[in-house]
Amino acid sequence: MSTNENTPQVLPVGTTLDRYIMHRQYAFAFATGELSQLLRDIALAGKIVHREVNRAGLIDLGGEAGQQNVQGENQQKLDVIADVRFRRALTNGGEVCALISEEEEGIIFTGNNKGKYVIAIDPLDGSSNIDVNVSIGTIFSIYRRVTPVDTEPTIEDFMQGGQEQVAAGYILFGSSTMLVYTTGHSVNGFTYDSSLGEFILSHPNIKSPKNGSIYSYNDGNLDDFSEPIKKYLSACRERQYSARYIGSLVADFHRNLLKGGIYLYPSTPKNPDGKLRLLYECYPLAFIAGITGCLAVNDTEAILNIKPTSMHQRTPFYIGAPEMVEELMGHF
Ligand code: FDP
Repeated sequence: MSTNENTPQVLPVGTTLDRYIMHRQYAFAFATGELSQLLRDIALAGKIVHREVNRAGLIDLGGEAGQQNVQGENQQKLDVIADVRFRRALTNGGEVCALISEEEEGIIFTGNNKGKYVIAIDPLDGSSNIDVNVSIGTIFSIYRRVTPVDTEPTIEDFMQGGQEQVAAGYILFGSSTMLVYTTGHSVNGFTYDSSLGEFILSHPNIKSPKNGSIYSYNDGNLDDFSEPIKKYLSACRERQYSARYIGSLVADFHRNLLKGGIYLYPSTPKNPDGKLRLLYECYPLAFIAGITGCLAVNDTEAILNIKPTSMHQRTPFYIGAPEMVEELMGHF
């Protein structure tokens, strides 16, 4: 694909998401509009989930749904609703032939075998925060399928590795709702204006500070961390860095991205491979991180270099301002 040099890369704050997507599409001579449509479908589902999240306290959508997801965690009603909303929007949109979701054991086939894309998604991350009106989010990762169009997609389509993502993003349902995504060139944030029903460009071309003074981890697990991690965290404390941990990956990552910080979820005896899922939590955030100048690693390698072996695989996860992550790695 070749970019049209006359097309400016950064549109002004206030541009609607639709206009932005269209503008980006025109910047690529051979773009077919399919990825653009897919991004619009995600935004539509995001608006619907925004509505559900915002009225959850009013219409008894809080609490558990009475069943468990594939991770053995109690599903919240909103988890299930978000899963259905995204699945429906992506199925109706027609560009996605299959999904994997945190909420489902196997591949979800949309029946659109002509669709060129597959998506790995965590429809509502940070579920323990749903009931208490604290920020939660959606995380997604998009691949171009490797199986031939017009055939049934397979697990191979999802096992391409993080470097092969064509787009990734998250929607943060916080004090405002924001969609942050990239198609690999720049990372842009759009704030939802519910009075207009539009996502509006509010954070163009996001770049992370090189260093920071925020560290985010679950302190209740500290005794179970390895010595290198404990040493790094004690250095953070000695410098009187600010400890900030929401317990919603999207929200913790977003804050650290804008302000400069590091998020850590190491392995513990309870979660020997870490807790976070590679395909629909770590890969997409690592993809975004790389473009903003952040680093994302586990104990041995860059997250995007990890070879996927299963759909719901987990990994230890350290992500944030590059100098902070480099210092952490220096302890390994
Ligand atoms: P949750 O289990 O509430 O869905 O995705 C897992 C995740 O949330 C992350 O969003 C969050 O950062 C982390 O787990 C919180 O885990 P702890 O409660 O163990 O700290």
